Amino acid sequence: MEYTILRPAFDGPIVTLTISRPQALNALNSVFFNEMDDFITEISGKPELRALIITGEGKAFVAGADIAEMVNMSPDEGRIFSGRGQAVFNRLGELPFPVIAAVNGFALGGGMELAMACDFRIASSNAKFGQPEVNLGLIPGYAGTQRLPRLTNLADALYLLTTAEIIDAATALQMRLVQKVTEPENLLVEARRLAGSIAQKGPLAVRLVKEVTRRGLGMSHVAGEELERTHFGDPFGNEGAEGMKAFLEKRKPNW
Ligand code: CO8
Repeated sequence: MEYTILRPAFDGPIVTLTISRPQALNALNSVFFNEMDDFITEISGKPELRALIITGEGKAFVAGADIAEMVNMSPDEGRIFSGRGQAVFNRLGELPFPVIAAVNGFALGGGMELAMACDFRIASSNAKFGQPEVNLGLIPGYAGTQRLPRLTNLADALYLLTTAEIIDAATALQMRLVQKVTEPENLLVEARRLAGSIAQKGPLAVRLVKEVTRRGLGMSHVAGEELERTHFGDPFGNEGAEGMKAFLEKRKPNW
């Protein structure tokens, strides 16, 4: 498929997606959301894929939603733009393999929300994070108010959301907003190493563990245990049998 803003690079089981609109610091506009929606549909039909890495071109990961596109919106148009972005970002959580944000620079507003919609985040030591919407008289619209307190805690979330403070990668790591910080030149190397490691695991198990963990977060503990128990049985007799047999036979599994 042809894209104007997205640059996908397929490498066996791993696809790296670079958001490439560096003249606007990769700000998210309607074209981006249309292309991202199409891209997610495209990769959903590729059973060989085991991980997606998302990064940005230039000095930004993504510097937010496109302010120039939003400036004249009516309240209802704002709601529609928000809903469209929420729906597309939610599809990342539904992909049957992990999505890793490789945050190479500014991840502000909608950019931080995109990073948070991924399954986990690694950041370059020069990355910057923030939810500066209140500077513009706005609130986040791509689920930042919902994901940030779930990933960090209520106080850290409200600190960032109300002060609009831009934090560095070390602080983001301290808040557990990112899982790992690397030197800038190692960011994609490390993202690919992690993706490659995931690609070695049982594909059904990785898909199930993502689905059960994500869905369980919205459930009661008891309902979540039931969901886990149900899917625990799924790999028996196939992928799980091969994985356990391989362990006992001291060889690599043949998935
Ligand atoms: N939207 C549109 N254009 C942008 C954006 C953006 N978010 N960010 C940067 N740009 C453009 C600049 O306008 C500039 O364009 P030009 O060269 O034509 O003047 C170009 O990118 C380069 O930017 P700067 O010259 O400003 O670069 P600096 O290195 O000086 O500064 C900053 C970098 C600090 C990142 C600065 O660009 C900045 O503050 N950007 C805006 C950050 C921001 O406020 N982001 C939040 C946006 S609101 C949002 O994301 C809400 C999400 C939910 C929406 C829900 C739908 C309704």
